[in-house]
This record gives sequence, structure tokens and C-alpha cells, in this order.
Amino acid sequence: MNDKPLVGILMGSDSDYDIMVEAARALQRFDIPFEMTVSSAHRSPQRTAEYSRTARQRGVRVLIVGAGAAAHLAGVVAAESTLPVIGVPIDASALKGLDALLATVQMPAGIPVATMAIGKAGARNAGIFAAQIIAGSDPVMIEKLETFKQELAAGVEAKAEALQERLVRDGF
Ligand code: RP5
Repeated sequence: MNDKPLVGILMGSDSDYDIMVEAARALQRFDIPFEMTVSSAHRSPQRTAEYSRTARQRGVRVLIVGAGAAAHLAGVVAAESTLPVIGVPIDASALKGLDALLATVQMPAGIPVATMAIGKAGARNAGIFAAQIIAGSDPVMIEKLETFKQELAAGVEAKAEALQERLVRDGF
């Protein structure tokens, strides 16, 4: 990760890492340099504001923000930055992420947060979505995204074949 980061991954606590690392893995898949840090909307509001306000001037083009419970982090970051913000709700309370989903997705008009699914799938999709934003009309990145989709489709073909073999084995 020596290149200048194009994506900033922010999480409300280090306890969110195991989820948010999925976003990092997705970006790595597309060779997109990123930075990753912890900041909290509630526990460190000044650090959060400073990070959000300076991200664009550091060369960051997309922000991925994950938080659990009363998850205001993505919304606060979006309030402080003109960069696109992708929100990842995290299951971190008795409400299993529904609290974070609603807090992240229900933004008032004027401050959008592109909200993904709760948890690891959402974090992975956040990385892919960031890659799609960054790709723009760059043919190299578009090629990588197309290859990725082909790999997904090939994975389904392989599963369909394996299922046929299983049906035969099970006597159907
Ligand atoms: C949120 O509270 C964080 O994003 C995390 O998901 C949750 C719990 O944080 P810790 O108490 O584990 O630091 O702000």
C-alpha cells in the first residue's frame, strides 16, 4: 500500500475490523490503494470531522464508513465532505445491525450515504462499489470489473455442475 490512497475506510471502533476488512480485500482485488482508520462520531467527533474534511485534499476519492449500534458515523462524514460516502451498517448490538442500518440509510435530503447491506457482504460490496465509482471511464479498471463479473458467473456454473453431480450421487 505504498501508492497514495484513493479510498478511505473509516470504522467506529476497532471491534468493526473483522467486518470492514472485507472492503479492504475487495479494493485489493482491484489494486486500489486505500487507507484505513478508526474514528467515532460520538467518542471522537473532532477526529471524525478532521478526517472527513481533509480526505479530498489527501487524494481520497471515495469514503467507506462502517459503524454499529446508533451508527451516525457515515452521516457525519457525509456532512463534512463532498466525497461520495458508502455506509456499512454493522451488527454490534442486541438489535443485530437493524439499528445501524436505519441510522445509516435514513439520511435527510441533501446528505446522501450510499448504504450497503449489514455486515460482511455489505463491506465487500462497499469495496466493489468504490471500485466502480473510481473506474469511471478508465479502460483498465473497467476490464478488471468485467473480469470480476465473469469470475462470479463461472463460480455459479461450477456450483450448478457440482449440484448436478450431487443429485446423481443422492439417487435422483
Ligand atoms: C459503534 O459502536 C462502533 O462502530 C461499533 O460497531 C460499536 C461498538 O463499539 P465498541 O464498544 O466495541 O468500541 O460506535
